[in-house]
Amino acid sequence: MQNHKAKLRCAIIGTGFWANYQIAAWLEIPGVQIVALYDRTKKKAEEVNEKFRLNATVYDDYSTLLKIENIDFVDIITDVDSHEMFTIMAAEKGLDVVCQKPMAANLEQADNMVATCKNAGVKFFIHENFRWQAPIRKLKNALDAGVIGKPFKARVSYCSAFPVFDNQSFLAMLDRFILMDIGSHVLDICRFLFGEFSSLYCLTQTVNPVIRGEDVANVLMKTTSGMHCYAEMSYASILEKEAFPQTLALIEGEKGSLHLTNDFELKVITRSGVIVSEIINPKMYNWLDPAYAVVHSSIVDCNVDILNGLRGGFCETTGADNLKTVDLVWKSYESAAAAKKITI
Ligand code: 89V
Repeated sequence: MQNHKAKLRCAIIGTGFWANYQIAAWLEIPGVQIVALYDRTKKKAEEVNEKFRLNATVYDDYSTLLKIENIDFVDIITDVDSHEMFTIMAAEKGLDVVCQKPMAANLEQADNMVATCKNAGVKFFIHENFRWQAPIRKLKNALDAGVIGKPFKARVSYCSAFPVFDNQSFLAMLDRFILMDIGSHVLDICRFLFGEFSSLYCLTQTVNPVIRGEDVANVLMKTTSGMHCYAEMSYASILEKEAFPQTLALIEGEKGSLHLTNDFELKVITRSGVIVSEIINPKMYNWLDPAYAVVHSSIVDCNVDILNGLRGGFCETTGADNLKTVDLVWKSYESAAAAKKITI
């Protein structure tokens, strides 16, 4: 059992766009010390080391970092194609692993990552932060409080026209885009809210002429208890109110409905009308990008949960749990390719 007083020593693997927010979020919570940085482009790691005044040791060779550094865990923030390699190498050194979503480039790699970490006796957590967004936590609390009774259908939406490729240009080159990048989040929210699913039917399309993968996906699912859940995601949606990067939801139950709508407003509706209307703003930090506020803010809460797991406590987003979300993503691709309903 870890000494809760001692800081856990961390190596950040990959110092690109997202690492800037992941590091800032780790620095918000006591208990972790970033002692090493890796990037295949050493200069990028050196710049991040300087930006955050980490005084960490910088590497452009992962094997050397693993050989030299005395660390407790790695936080892998590289492109998805390298997640399996970095995870396996850390596990084989007996290190706990935190890895960014999507866990892996395919289900087979994800299975291998979970199995390898289990066999090596190391902890494996996925940094899946959408379920940690303040509005989503509040929505789950209201659902679990029973204010709308037993839910029978829901719509969970992430539809935007935000130019996400401006900041994350690699996304435009992916053969599989929105289910991997956003489905990994939205389908995890669906699991967090409603539990596991027994079947799904998915349709995808590509609207943006300059990207390779799908930028629209619509997934109709049924939970193991029979509830209907429609998860829609799009980066081609030109709507009256741009909601990026909010996930909106409408959950309908036997006694009423819960509506999480634009700008973090949560309404509880019963036959008497709107009985509650509350704005659940994300906690703001001086380092977050206002355009990504609800997402960047949730990185801190997700890191707190992961740190609890690293210390031997409970963590929601274990590799084994996230494997079920990865399975939904790939079953969605299977359904879209075959244009048929898939039993899970
Ligand atoms: O968090 C992510 O996965 C980013 C987003 C733009 C959704 O914040 O891709």
